[in-house]
Amino acid sequence: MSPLKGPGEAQTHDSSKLRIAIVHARWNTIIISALVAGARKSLLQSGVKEENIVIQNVPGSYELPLAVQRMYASSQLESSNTITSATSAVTDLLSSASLTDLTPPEQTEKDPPKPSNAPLIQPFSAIIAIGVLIKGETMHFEYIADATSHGLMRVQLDLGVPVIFGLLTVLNEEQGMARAGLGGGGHCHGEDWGGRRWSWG
Ligand code: DLZ
Repeated sequence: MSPLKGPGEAQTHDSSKLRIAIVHARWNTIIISALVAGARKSLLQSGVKEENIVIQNVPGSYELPLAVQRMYASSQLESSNTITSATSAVTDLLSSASLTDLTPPEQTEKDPPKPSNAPLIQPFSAIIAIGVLIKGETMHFEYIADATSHGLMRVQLDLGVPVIFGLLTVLNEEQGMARAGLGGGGHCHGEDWGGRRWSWG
């Protein structure tokens, strides 16, 4: 039976053509490392190819929204540069060639085989933002948690791309460790963010 709490049964999708970014904060490294490893593990299990997972880091959670925005923009640029250079190569060929030039040249050397693990050059299908905020004695926690949450929602809506909310806002280290699967009987929430109990589609 499905548990009462949680996203329910996942549909199955082909994830082999997805390109996914993970961007994580460096604060609270032990917890972060477990969450990132969990997210990566689930992505691989759900069929995302290793070469199509890009992982970057930023100092703290407050930097996550801007990092998501920049990473997505650079993946778009990379992808459009590839399309532009392929298109201009064809245009160059057509503008300089006479019809006879368009006869395919005899193959003298065997084309080198394309590596099967070449990464996809396309904008990210989704970005997983991971951070761990641990409450201290002042209001700092509340301000960063609020700004980061709103920032991540804003970039998600602005970009029109799923931004997975991997921000733990915990009251102490023990709560963080438990939610990273590092004790206290909890499971690693990073696995959920990578699609363990739901599916990319
Ligand atoms: C400054 C700060 C503090 C006190 N705590 C955390 C935290 O628990 N988790 C986290 O990800 N980042 C923390 N930071 C750093 C801020 O997110 C941010 O990097 C700095 O304020 C610089 O902008």
